[in-house]
Amino acid sequence: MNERIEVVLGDITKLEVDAIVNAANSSLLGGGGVDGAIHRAAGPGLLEECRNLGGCSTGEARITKGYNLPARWVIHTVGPIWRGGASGEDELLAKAYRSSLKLAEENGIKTIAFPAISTGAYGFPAERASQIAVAEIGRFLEANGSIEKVVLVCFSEKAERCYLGALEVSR
Ligand code: AR6
Repeated sequence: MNERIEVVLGDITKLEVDAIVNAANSSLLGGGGVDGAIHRAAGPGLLEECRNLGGCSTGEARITKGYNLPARWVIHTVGPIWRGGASGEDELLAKAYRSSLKLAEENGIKTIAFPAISTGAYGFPAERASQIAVAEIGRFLEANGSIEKVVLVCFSEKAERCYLGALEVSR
């Protein structure tokens, strides 16, 4: 199952995959970080489509087209804001990965790239988040054959080390 998980250092907006995942906020109306980068690269059509979605709760996901992105689809999910770890953050982060993968499967998506959801502005500790991401994606891939490749996109070498460590432990 780990053979279907790939770790890549770089900018998610450049990836040629069927879908990229956006670490959005519950308004789905854009923001900073990876959300800002995705909206800038996709162009104004993305925001227009997002306005009609009516937002998204933490742990859930919505799908839109990718507009000017190389990816055909954008899956928008909302990770939890870190509040110290005792407010259900782990389960909400796992749910954000699960909801995104379920939506991908329902839409016939074969290749999908994730940023490190919640580990920027939302303050989720990177190492803990990478373990949750790897466990949740691994569990999903074991039960579902339709998704061929999941790319974990790292924006820093520290994030890359976290993912490689988490993958090593899960082997
Ligand atoms: N490609 C890949 N990863 C990136 C990119 C990129 N172009 N840009 C940033 N990252 P964040 P969050 C990494 O803050 O913590 C937004 O304002 C970044 O280094 O984007 O879920 C939303 O609107 C970090 O590892 O998302 C929300 O309000 C990871 O992406 C809020 O931030 C996630 O960082 C969501 O916060």
